[in-house]
Amino acid sequence: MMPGLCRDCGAIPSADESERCGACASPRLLRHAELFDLTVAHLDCDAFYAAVEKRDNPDLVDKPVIIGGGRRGVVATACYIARLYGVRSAMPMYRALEACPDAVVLRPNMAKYQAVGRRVRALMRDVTPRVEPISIDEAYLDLSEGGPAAPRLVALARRIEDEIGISASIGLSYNKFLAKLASDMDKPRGFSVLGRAEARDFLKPLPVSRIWGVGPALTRRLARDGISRVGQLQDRDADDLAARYGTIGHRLAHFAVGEDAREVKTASKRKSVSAETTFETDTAERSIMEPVLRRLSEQVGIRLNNAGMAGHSVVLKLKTTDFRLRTRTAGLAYPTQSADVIYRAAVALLAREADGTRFRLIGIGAGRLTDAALADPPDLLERD
Ligand code: TTP
Ligand code: CA
Repeated sequence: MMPGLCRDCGAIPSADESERCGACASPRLLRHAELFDLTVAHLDCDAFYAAVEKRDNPDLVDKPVIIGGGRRGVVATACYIARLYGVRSAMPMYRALEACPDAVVLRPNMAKYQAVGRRVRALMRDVTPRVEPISIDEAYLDLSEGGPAAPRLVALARRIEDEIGISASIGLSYNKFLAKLASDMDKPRGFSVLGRAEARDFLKPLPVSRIWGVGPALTRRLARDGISRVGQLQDRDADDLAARYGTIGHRLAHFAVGEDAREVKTASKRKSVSAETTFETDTAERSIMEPVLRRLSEQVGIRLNNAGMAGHSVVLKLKTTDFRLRTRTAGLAYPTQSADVIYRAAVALLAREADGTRFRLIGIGAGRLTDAALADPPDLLERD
């Protein structure tokens, strides 16, 4: 009998092939031969910013809603109603409004979305500590321990709806690459399962750009070689592909047949989040290095945010003209995600190292990582 699960009440449907759940009559039944064997999931909230705004203003629920505008004048996201008119992320706002003149346009409220993102992560961590956040509304989960994954994920999706008031889509598979593809298959409120038995056939017709790490340049290069679909990579030898395309050739060969050995990396496995750059010409000038530190601090802040982590220390890295490495660490009073806090600590560290030595590389990192929930207590920030 095909294993199954009701997505609304979590009941296991009876053996007959009925279309509805015997317990709650919901039509949202999951059936898949490998349903109770798969352990890697990708969860992605639906139309995230727009969903939060609809939650907070019920008048918007049935309206097309676009979040964006501001200086850059582009769409950050659109709700699924606005998407019916062709509105998409990154579209210039004037074009979005041509396509959907009745849309309600709202400026993003990042602080609110960050807070909601943290709550979603907290619910995920109730299911398993093995959560790897990859952006404000997305994460991988490793559910290989603690019982079958599918029912726990069904319950998680329900809790996100009931307790937070937005929806998410889930992909369940046996590795990160396929779990992410799956979560995208049935949005919004999706739950898609990709098993070992169908991975190869599923991947065959996809454009090569769906392979993780294949960007526009490699896509063009593959196209020049007559390769546009994943299926065309499936019978190729990994070493041949590596000889032609470099190290990514191995990834092409393995991902094409659904093999992805990357593990779900939790915050505790990551040691630091950092950014660095090499100067065009070596320098000893603080006036040159400080603006670079500012930019790097912003990058570290964004990366911490995306990973749902905060740093309890700041590490300055300098490489001298003769390739000697200096690293200096400063502890912080509290864990932070703030680019400003990181920058101030970095500048203080730099002041002590700027002794006339010329440097070729500068980097900044956040160390002693903790969960973002502990970051930047608001009373401390206000006092600053
Ligand atoms: P996404 O997960 O890419 O998109 P989404 O959640 O709005 O919609 P869905 O996943 O259902 O397709 O991005 C998450 C949030 O990040 C999104 O709500 C707004 C923001 N974002 C931008 O600001 N600019 C962008 O170009 C994209 C793609 C997203
Ligand atoms: Ca999303």
